[in-house]
Amino acid sequence: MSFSGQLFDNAAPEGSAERFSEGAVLFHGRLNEYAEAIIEAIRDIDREAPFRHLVTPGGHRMSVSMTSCGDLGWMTDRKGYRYTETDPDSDRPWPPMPELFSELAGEAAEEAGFPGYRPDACLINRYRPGAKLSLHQDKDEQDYSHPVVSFSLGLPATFLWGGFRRKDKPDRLLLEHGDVLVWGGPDRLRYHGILPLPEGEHPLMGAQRINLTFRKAG
Ligand code: MD3
Ligand code: FE
Repeated sequence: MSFSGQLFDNAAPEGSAERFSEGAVLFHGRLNEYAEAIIEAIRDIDREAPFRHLVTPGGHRMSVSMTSCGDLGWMTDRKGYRYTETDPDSDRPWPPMPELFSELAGEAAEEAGFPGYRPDACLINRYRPGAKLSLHQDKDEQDYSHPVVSFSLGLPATFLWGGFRRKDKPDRLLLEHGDVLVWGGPDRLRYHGILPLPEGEHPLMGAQRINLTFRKAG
């Protein structure tokens, strides 16, 4: 995967985007004008495929609650991590990915140097205060040449940006409401996680953070 730093420098309006690694670009506040529409769409998805706390193969109930939309949804149970075409709680297909989501994700990916990005899965993570995501790699997708794109909404959270081994000490980065992070190329398999969410009250979202991660999984 090649990455054009020049493309990034030219495309990014002053101060709005930050490339903090060869394959990682953060677009500050990129979702701000779409936040209400995105939140409304998440409400509809939650009605069809409610957020739930999954249990990991090791038997731990995750503190983050999750749902998915798109052709594939991510899940885990005692048997392992995988993508499925149906919601195991209802045996129905996952709700379709709203066009607004795929358009915004595709635009950000393109600006970051990944043209033609067509995600088929969107995992939606909900953090209440205290919820966290331990250091992990995203390795359940077929082809790591596709980036992951993430949208942050609601309360700010500290993102842990690690190395390629679990024991590499991670850097920290604040992810705030409206932020879009594109992550691919040589950085795609970095360890990463989220520190426990602090208490707080967000004007649009209340006491929670929601993160959407788009992937080309299949
Ligand atoms: C770096 N989500 O769902 S988003 C996940 O905020 C996940 O809920 C976090 O990690 C969250 O798997 C972080 C930013 C992110 C997403 C995927 C990545 C960073 C990534 C994949 C590879 C490297
Ligand atoms: Fe992840």
